[in-house]
Amino acid sequence: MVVKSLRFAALTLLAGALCSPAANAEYLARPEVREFIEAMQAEHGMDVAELERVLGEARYQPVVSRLIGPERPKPVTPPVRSYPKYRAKFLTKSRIAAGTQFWDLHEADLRRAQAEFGVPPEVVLGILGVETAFGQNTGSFRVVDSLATIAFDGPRRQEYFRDELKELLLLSRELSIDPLKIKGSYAGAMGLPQFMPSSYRKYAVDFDQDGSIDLVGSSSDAIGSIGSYLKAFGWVDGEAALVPVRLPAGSEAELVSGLERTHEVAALQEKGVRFSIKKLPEGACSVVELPTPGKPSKYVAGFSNFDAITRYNRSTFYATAVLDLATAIHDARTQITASR
Ligand SMILES: [Ca+2]
Repeated sequence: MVVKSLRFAALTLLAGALCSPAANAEYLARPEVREFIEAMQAEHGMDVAELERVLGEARYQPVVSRLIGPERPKPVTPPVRSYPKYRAKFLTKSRIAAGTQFWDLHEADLRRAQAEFGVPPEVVLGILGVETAFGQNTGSFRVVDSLATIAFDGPRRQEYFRDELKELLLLSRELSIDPLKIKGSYAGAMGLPQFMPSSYRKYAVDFDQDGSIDLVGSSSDAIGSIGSYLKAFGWVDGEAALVPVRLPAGSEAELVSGLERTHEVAALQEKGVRFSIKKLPEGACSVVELPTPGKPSKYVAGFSNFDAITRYNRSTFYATAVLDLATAIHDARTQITASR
């Protein structure tokens, strides 16, 4: 024990003298990593030798640090945002076709997820399509490297990523898999539905009932887990997620609320907001702006189900694109099945 700690003390000093933190690949020599390992042992009974094996192999990835990016100061003039440009990245012919094929292949699981969680097939497909193009881009970073890089050397959100690293190690133990073998996005999101380790542990389900939760290899587990996640964040069966609205001229600045569901429907109607459908979901809604440069913006009201999708990714563009892709896949499939 004494020998070991002396050795680490020496390594720490050496590392401190020779390397900037960002260039320091020797995570085991870092005091904060030692602390992390000790906490994992004390709080979760994890094996120190195993933690040393994994974190000893973890490598700093400069590209991860670059992609997560530094905290940016708010620009003086807001950047020009374009929803059509964002949407076009996902609503391609090939992605819609891949969605209808995925639906054909996994119809039974999609129907079962709808029965169990109330989430319709096209919404699950909208998420799978935007996240990974139905499993085509699940990420090629070793998740341990991504999480360790941001957790110990990241330009921001170190605490969040330290928690996610902890969750990854616990998840690996629960699933009996080697954490060094898990691949994902630069930010550590995994599998077809791109779950972070904490969401994987909390919301993922063994939907094919083969005894393990596999979001990488099992489409069935991925489908069920998306349903489970959305239900946990308030998805209500049969309700519209978003409803197009028309705002009275000049009220935009007052009414647009982005992710925040701060409006009552009746109050909006009193102010002259017109909803495009009559049967509206219950509860408060947000008012979301979908801008197009050089043209008038479009507006939608986001209800509970819209909010559930934004828990997947805190972006109104993201949730709207998921729902647009869902509608496009649904319509394409209706056409295909009608012509069969
Ligand atoms: Ca499974």
